[in-house]
Amino acid sequence: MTKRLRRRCRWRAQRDPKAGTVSTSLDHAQALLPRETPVRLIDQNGAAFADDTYALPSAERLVAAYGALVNGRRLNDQCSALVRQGRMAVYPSSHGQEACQVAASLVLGENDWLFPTYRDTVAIVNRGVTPEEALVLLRGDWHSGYDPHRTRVAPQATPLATQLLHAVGLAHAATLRGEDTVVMALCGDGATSEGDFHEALNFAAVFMVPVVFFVQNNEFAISVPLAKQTHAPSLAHKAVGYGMPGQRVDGNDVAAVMAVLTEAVDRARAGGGPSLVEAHTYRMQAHTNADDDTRYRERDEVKAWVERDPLTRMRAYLSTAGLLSADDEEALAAEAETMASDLRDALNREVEVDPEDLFKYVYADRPAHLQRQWSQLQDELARSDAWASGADAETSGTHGSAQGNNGTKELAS
Ligand SMILES: Cc1ncc(C[n+]2csc(CCOP(=O)(O)OP(=O)(O)O)c2C)c(N)n1
Ligand SMILES: [Mg+2]
Repeated sequence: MTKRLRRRCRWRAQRDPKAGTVSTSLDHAQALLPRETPVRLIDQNGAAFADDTYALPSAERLVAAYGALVNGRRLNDQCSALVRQGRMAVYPSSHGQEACQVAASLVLGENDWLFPTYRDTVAIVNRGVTPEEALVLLRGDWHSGYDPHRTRVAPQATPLATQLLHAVGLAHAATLRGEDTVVMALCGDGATSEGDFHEALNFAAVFMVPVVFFVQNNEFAISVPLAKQTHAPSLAHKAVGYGMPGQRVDGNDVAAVMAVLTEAVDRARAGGGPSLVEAHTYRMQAHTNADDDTRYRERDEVKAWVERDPLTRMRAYLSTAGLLSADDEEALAAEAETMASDLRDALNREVEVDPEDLFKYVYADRPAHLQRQWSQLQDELARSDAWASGADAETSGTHGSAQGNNGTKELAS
């Protein structure tokens, strides 16, 4: 048994109710509760203040975080522009949430895993996935454009909260293998209403799985505001119901998010089990380009959050502390500009996708219903080719969609 597993077993023994332990006492329950106000280390004017529990991350880490914020903001804005130019199908922007994105990846070690959602492109790029690979999903070409094992980033999940169960499974398996892996599982406020959220947290707590559940509460699930999502005092309060610690943090203060997540990661790595961290932030833009947010929220509300922007806050702090010069700023902006320009070039290149890829890599032997769908698609492609070349569309379908065929792709290629 490894040292870490031994530590973990000891911890579990301490929690055993039959052994008359802390887990059933009121003190223990109190200790799991989050603070009444979210943890904050740097205010919106860039002034730092001391906290009894959480120390300000080192200057080196804060400078690195600021560089990642600048890059992340540029990436968000470039992606939104690429959608308007028709080069991408959809982009759920994390503009305004970059502090959460950056902190979630910066606190992880090389052997740790990140389980992201569709909104977490900045986090996965900060972990080492290239922007071009990351955007394959949102361009609509493939379900994932990167090898999850290379950077230890799971594919971005669109079905809400499903990735939380996968995250717990991976972390549990890593523990059983004696590996020193912590998993950061991301989700939004809306996803906390899913059954999968409950199941993931319950399993993780019972089996002391090394997972950090990180909820980016951006106040909305598409058009549904938080008040219609939950009646809990906060999302972090839900943690006590599962028997894990919960904490709330100012999600636009990258220093505080890093400090709180680091504590949770360290606890998980030391065998202390899972935690739930809720970051209070705000979705500055519409849900995606397919959404019109003027229909459900006031402009003044959005404007109020501009003053809490995670970038201006960090810039103010670092400049005042003498850690960021005008030259540094210029260099960071130039670097981000190069990333954006490379991304534009990459997304402006036409890609050849094989429509049959939709049906490959799911089953070794394709079942009849999928075979039928592939035949229907072949007919449709044939009709559209014929239409494009002026031929009679009615006579071009050859595969008889109801019967199916042997699945060769002579018409689609
Ligand atoms: C299981 C499931 N139900 C519904 C949807 C449709 N849907 C997509 S995004 C979304 C809102 C999610 O809100 P939240 O979890 O707060 O994340 P955010 O988009 O704010 O980052 C919904 C309902 C879905 N993707 N998956
Ligand atoms: Mg949300």
